[in-house]
Amino acid sequence: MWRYGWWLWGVLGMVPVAWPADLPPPERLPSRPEMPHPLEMLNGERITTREAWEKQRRPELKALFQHYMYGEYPPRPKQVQGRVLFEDRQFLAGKATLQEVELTFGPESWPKIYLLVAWPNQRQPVPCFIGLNFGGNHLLVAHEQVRIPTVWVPGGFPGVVQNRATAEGRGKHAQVWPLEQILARGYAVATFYCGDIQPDRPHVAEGMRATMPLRPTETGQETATLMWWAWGIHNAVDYLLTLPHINGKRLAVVGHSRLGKTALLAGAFDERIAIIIPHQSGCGGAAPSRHNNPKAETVSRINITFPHWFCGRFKSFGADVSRLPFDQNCLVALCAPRPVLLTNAEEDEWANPAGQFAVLRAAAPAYELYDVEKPVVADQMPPVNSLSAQRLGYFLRPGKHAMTPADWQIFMDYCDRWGRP
Ligand code: GTR
Repeated sequence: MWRYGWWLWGVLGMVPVAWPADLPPPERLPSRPEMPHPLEMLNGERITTREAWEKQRRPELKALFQHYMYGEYPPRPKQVQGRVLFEDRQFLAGKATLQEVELTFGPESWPKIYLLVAWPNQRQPVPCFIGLNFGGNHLLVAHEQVRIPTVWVPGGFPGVVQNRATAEGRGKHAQVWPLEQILARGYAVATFYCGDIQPDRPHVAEGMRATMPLRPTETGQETATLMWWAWGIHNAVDYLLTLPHINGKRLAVVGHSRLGKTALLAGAFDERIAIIIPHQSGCGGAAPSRHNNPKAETVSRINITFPHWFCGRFKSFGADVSRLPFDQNCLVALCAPRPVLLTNAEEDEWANPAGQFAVLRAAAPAYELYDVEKPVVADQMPPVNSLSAQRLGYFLRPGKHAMTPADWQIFMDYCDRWGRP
């Protein structure tokens, strides 16, 4: 799709023809010790209008993130079809409805998404949280009709035996997506296991990776796992938009850690998503690639531990992040003017909470192109336990790396502020 985009630009004469093949290899990009300015084009020109942002810089940034970091955004499916596997209208003593829906979006042999959807029975249409979960829908709710994943799952989660999920795990991670609490506040929830799209391990031809011809990871812009996951969320959005009880204008994407990286990427690449909440997303998410925090994860480290999350070209930046033609402030900027909330925990230095606040500040110029209320973002990192509810919002709590019911209260406070008509 984006190859086509480059061609179009050339035809329309908006920017010089720039085939991806023309983009310099990482070692030929200039070294820039500071985070690149979101409004400065690759050729050094600074754009100043919303129109130039939307027609030139935003598409350029999307192309750069694909080329150098997350790999190619796959073509959109022609159609996403939902088949309801079960429906319980008496969920939570009749207060809500719980469904699981099988989503198909390609040939029979392709993976399917098993989307768990829950919504309050009283008021409709309702705003909805959408996001991935780490180990299967069955971990989130002890409901015997919820399907147990049959694909590979990570070891270490409750009930997992030799990387296969079992019924033992039912409801054992209910605190991670606390459905009752979310539904009680008038929000719907839609979530699926990330491994439905692409199990979280490298070098295995499975999930969506198995549907594409293999390309060499050293040089290629093959779609990396985070991009596949983001694309999967977009497929789920396609489906949610067909549901009368969901308010399609009020979708908030949320995710924790690697799934928070995915939430930010999904929000940046899909304007149908109204609010973006990457929770403790860290390196490759809302944390800067350029940083001097000795306790925070680095690009070099993440590429070694999780080679499949990013495309092959990203590996070249491990030794010198200053050559990246963007930093994560530009990914946040792609969400403009939609509200983005970064949430973190004090002891989670690995995710670089202070660096994330700097990223938020450095994304602000894109937001300021829109007529949005000032300030777009706080001047200083807010103290612990104090929600900075600006359009570029921030929250730091005490404690460790986890997604808890208390975190969800903050997500919903923020969405109450921004997510309702
Ligand atoms: C860590 C990884 C982080 C973060 C985290 C998680 O091991 O270094 O980038 O993604 O995993 O997803 O829990």
